[in-house]
Amino acid sequence: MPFDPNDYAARGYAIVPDALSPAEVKALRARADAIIDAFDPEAAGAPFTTDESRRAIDRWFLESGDRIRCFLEDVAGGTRAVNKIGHALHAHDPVFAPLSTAQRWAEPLRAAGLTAPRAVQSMYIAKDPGVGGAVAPHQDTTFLHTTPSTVTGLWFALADADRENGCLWALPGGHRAGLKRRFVRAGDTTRFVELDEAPWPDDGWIPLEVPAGALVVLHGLLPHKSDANHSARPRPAYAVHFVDETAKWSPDNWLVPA
Ligand SMILES: O=C(O)CCC(=O)C(=O)O
Repeated sequence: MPFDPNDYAARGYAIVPDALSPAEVKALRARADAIIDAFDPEAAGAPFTTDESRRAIDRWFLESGDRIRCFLEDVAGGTRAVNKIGHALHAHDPVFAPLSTAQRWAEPLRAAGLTAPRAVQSMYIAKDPGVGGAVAPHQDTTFLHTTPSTVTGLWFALADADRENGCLWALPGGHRAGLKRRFVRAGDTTRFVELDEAPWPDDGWIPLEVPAGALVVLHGLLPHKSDANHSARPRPAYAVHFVDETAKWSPDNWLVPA
């Protein structure tokens, strides 16, 4: 599954069509649906009405680094629709885990510069029609920091992703501008540490419209985002984030890996 490493170094992303077969896409979607069907929204702090439910939501998130948990859409008025499943499908789920192994993706990860890849985080993003929210511009290294910076995302489209249903958007070459902010944790509290106060540019973003089964390899410093789903179609995706074993994991990362 080769791609041009020079192109990746210049743009900060690469697209690999047909990385997953239609049968694999179907199996991942069915498995995610089963996890969501079995989920009790009250366990995640819903409805979001009290300080106690807010605290429960924070705990639900902070404990999820080595577990499989559903997270709700943050929609005004409250909703029980699932936004995503995280953050250790790659470690614990019988369907997602075998597909997430570094062995299978060693080649694109090597082309992206990782020689000893280790999966540390995974997410199924539902982005359902009507409720699937936007993902604000960010760099994955903000949330998963190593020295040197090695975070690399493998993002799999589990349906055709286009502008209407909220495909990824990227700022080509933006990974060369450095890290803007870090999300750090001390015990049960988290905060952002700003490293570069300049706002994200308005221009230069390009939509990464890809068919179901495509893989988008994302450099950990590449700014990316997605819009809300304005279509009548879901836009499910599965993302696995890798770091290189040889890099130093930052102990103030929010995530305690599985
Ligand atoms: O799927 C999306 O809409 C955003 C995913 C993302 O930001 C990521 O995988 O890092």
